[in-house]
Amino acid sequence: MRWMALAALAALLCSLSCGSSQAGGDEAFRVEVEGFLQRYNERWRELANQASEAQWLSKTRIVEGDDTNQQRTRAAEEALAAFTGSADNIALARAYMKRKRELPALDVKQLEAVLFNAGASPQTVPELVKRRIEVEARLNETLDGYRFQLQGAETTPNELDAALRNETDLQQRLAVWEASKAVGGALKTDLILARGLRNDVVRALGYKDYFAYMAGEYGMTTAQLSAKVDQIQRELRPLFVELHTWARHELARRHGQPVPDLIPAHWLPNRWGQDWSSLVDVQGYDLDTHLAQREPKWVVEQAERFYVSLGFDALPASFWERSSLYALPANSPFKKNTHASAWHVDYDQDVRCLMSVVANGDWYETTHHELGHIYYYLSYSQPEVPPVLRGGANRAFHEAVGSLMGLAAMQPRFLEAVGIPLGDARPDPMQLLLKEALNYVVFIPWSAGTMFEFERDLYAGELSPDRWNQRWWELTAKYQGIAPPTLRPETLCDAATKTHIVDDPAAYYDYALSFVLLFQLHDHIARQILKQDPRDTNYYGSRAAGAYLRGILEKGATKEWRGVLREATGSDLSARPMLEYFEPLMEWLKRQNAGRKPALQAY
Ligand code: X8Z
Ligand code: ZN
Repeated sequence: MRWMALAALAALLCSLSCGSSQAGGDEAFRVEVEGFLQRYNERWRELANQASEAQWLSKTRIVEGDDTNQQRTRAAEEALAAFTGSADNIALARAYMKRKRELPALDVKQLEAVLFNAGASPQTVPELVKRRIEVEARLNETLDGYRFQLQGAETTPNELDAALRNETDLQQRLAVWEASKAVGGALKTDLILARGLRNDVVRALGYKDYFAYMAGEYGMTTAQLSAKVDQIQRELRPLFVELHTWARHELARRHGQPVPDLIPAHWLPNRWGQDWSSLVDVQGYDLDTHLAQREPKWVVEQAERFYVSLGFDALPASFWERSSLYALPANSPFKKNTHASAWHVDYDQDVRCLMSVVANGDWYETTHHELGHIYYYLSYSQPEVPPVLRGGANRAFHEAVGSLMGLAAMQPRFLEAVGIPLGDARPDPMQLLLKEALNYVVFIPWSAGTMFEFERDLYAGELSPDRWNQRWWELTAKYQGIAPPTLRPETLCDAATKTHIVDDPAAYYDYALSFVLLFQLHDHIARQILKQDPRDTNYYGSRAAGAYLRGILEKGATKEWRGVLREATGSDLSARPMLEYFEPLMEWLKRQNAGRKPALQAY
């Protein structure tokens, strides 16, 4: 490989100095770039495939005290890094980019991806890259192998989540919440190292810091991204403040407590307060009870049926053979990561999910989300899309597709159509809208507020480790209106209890943007394609909705995302469809909250 790159470099230097002035020089240049890209794609796919296989084992078969996984994963990631960050690849891609006007858009897109890949692993600083990989592998192992303890017995995140949804005793809720936070302290030392190394590594190629590097993948500076995220957060703020007021009063009533200004974190039905939807039980909409009668496998198959009904192919047999879909039995000799993820292992047909599906509403939604990633992978895995561009139009697009399908698959008309009985009474639309807002709207101050600002402070602001918990809870109070129930010393690290802080750094705003985007797509599908009320749709079996989605998915990352969005929705990124969706709820909440004083600023 190395000799080929050197030969290409020599040819390039010649073409830069003399070639372009000669007839046919431009053609020679294009041929040369295509040759480089072809070789890059081939080798990159091979190495990325090996790294994914190694990571897959690291995430799905964790045996305490056995470091085989860690060694294998580190070796595979180092090999990938040595290639993506090689001085030759960087020099060539940069030189080619200087003449990008002479190249087809698809080549320019690929060269941008090559340079982005190089950013995390430049071999100008090989020792730093090696240490980053080592610390990250260790962090992952601590996180994935962690044994949660509740009152002296081992427990699982699924059990802790269920307790936070269902337990009514406040003391018990506090114990559960505390148990869910214990993992943070174990991660802090390595997270401090990882933060420093992530910053140092990307700085070698001229990025300001790791946050700026990740924002760069959207073609945005940190300032531009901050402005966008802030705008979304402000637009939804009045609605969130009403939801917050409603929830403070409702929870105080349920627990027989005075109404607090900030909601104690252990009152909420989610470890981070990012989704409050299970606060509302809608009569005639009992998804949990219905699903409890099904097998976990049915939940995955049902999600697949939905995609197939839109015209997508059935999942490949290898998906079912190779995925890790269900929670492990208590006596399992190994552990696995418990946060759902979808994998494009060979950047072609080898697609897998890592989940711990149990038959409940949360996993029903999450399964639709993960299959969105899988169908995205399958849709763009075709010869027209080079491997390095087998990604979403941007990262938020990748997150939006499955969340959109999850939203659609939870609406009553859909549920009835697919034979999930809802009970006798027709569910009250306002209660349903409230339940949805407690999911989608409540998520925004968390993702676009707390998580966004904390990660920006962490990387761009190099926040001092003796202030991490303090800052985390300042942001949680400011954006989410939530307070910790106990003192949070700096020996703990509550931010690190969120998987993404550890293993998907400086990217959580993808989800904030994806929620906004999914309402734009949903609005388009409901009004323009199905001619249905966006709040009451049934996509099931709509080939037209499927064709629309496939049109977006099969492009992968070959086209600029703003153009893809404009073409798909006629609009730029906008929270308007999301606001419109919840408009009737705003009036309803104002009536419920009449005479109540909000505890949060509306901005
Ligand atoms: O992490 C996820 C997916 C994996 S891509 C399950 N989500 C975010 C989270 O759990 O915090 C989906 C929405 C938000
Ligand atoms: Zn996802």
